[in-house]
Amino acid sequence: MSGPKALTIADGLFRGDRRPSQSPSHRILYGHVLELEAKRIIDEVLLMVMRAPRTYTAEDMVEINCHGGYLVSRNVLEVVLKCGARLAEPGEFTRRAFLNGRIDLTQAEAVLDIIRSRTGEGLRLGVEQLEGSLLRELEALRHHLVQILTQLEVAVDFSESDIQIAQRDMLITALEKILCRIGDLLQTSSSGKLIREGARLAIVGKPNVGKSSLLNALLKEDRAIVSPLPGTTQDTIEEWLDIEGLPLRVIDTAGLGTTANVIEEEGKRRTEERIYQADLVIFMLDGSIPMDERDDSIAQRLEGKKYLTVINKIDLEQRLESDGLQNSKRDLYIRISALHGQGLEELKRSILDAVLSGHSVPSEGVVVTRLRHRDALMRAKISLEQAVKTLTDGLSEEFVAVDIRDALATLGEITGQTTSEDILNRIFSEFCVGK
Ligand SMILES: Nc1nc2c(ncn2[C@@H]2O[C@H](COP(=O)(O)OP(=O)(O)OP(=O)(O)O)[C@@H](O)[C@H]2O)c(=O)[nH]1
Ligand SMILES: [Mg+2]
Repeated sequence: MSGPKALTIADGLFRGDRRPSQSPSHRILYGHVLELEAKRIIDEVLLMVMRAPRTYTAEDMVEINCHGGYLVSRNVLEVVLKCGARLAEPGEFTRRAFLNGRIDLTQAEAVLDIIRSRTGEGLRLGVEQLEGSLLRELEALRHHLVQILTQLEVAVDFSESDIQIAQRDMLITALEKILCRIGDLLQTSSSGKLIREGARLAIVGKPNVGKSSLLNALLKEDRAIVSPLPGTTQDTIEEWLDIEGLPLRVIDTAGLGTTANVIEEEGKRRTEERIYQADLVIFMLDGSIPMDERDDSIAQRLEGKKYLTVINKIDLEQRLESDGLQNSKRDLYIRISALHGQGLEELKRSILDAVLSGHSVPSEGVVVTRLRHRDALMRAKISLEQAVKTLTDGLSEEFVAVDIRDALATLGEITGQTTSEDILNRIFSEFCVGK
């Protein structure tokens, strides 16, 4: 519970050695939660009293630790609601922390990133952002911009006509330094988004080539059913995998290329959809049999898509090369045995290279992980570039000041100083209830 009535409400439902409203802050009380009218004991609990402002929301807070079962938690919650509390909206606790000024918007978003992170790398970035890494970076930028703005205003006030050329040059240099830093931040954003959201990898191929076997081998568990019968997988199966900090959603699909019943048709439709959505596709061939027109037609479907060709079953006698593949292209194929684990490390490296190609993943420093942040930084950059251009062209300083103020407001959107209600609603609606 959070809010000015939290302690009084706790008084009404808790019996222990002390009344919550009379307890010092940051204490744990032992006692029972009671049903109001019947005075029936609902559960034996520990109740935590935390007074404003040193709490998650910066308001008075009470936390009740009851026994962990579903029904008992429900009963305790019911009593709490009966005593005058209401259910929190999604993200309301974090939203209150933000509105009460305890954290900024980047830190509120970091809470969500921490809860949702699937890899150590994603978690690290979330924790750093919660500690204020991005906030400090943006504050520094804003600070410099305010300084430039002041210099500009002083220059305009004191000179009779235009400001001196020397001053102009100084302002341009200062702005360019800030632009450079924004550029650096933007550079990190493509890999930042990947680390936070991960990439989608679809495994496709004709029936029986070993797609499900590869999924299982990558996950190191028997997730998908594997059988010698073609058409074993009829629906898509999706699981998360962590490859060196990159969260990868691996999607096993129904084999393409058989004409048959309605369920298979639907399976194929879903496979098509997954190919479309994937960031990277593994096109799997069976090395123990010659290529046929089904392989060709899948290859055609993958045109324009980023994909790796993988030859599976290299532990068996190979019949593929002489028929289908040109020798000159052989280097481009990755040869594995999903059954025995050969070639899997090389495959993982190739997957990582392919997904990250063009992205640099910084091992330290601030990383921009959200599209929202990236978008605002881009707009700030445009405003500042305009300011530099106006100064270079020798136009009036007032225009420059307008551009710098725009940039300041845009940076303020990231931290929440100048964020609209709509955007706040959208951000906090992503949270689950109670966080
Ligand atoms: N020898 C050998 N057999 C393999 C290998 N990989 C898979 N298999 C076998 O090939 C058969 C088909 O494997 P699955 O993983 O079910 O193939 P799939 O591509 O998922 O097939 P569908 O779901 O029907 O499209 C099974 O009997 C596997 O044990 C391998 O590397 N070597
Ligand atoms: Mg399968």
